[in-house]
Amino acid sequence: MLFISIFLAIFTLMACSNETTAKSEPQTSKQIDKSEETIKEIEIVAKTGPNPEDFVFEPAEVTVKEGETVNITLKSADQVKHELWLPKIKGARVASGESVQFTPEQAGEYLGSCSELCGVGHAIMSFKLIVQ
Ligand SMILES: [Cu+2]
Repeated sequence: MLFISIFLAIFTLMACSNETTAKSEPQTSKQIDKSEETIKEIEIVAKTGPNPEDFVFEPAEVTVKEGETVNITLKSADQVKHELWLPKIKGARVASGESVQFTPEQAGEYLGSCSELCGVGHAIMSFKLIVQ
């Protein structure tokens, strides 16, 4: 009888410990979600056309917070290759079809431009990142 009681006690403890393990798993995935929340995802589309003024980044202005990690994905609307470059922010350079991640450390307004010769309106393709 004592043997059966000990067996039942061990069995109950094992069942409880399994339950604890199962409960701790969702917390792990929550932590992963939380780290992804701190990255601001920004999608910018580069557009061209027959006239110089058709060459634009959309949106042409984006506001982010100081110290916030930013992930910029640059897309091309028409297969023309572009590259968005913010020379005053370290690492802030991305070609169309790619993404770049960086963290602006100082508030201010940062001008960007296209650094890939893309056509008649290339020189006027401008972008502004506002860091608050
Ligand atoms: Cu260009």
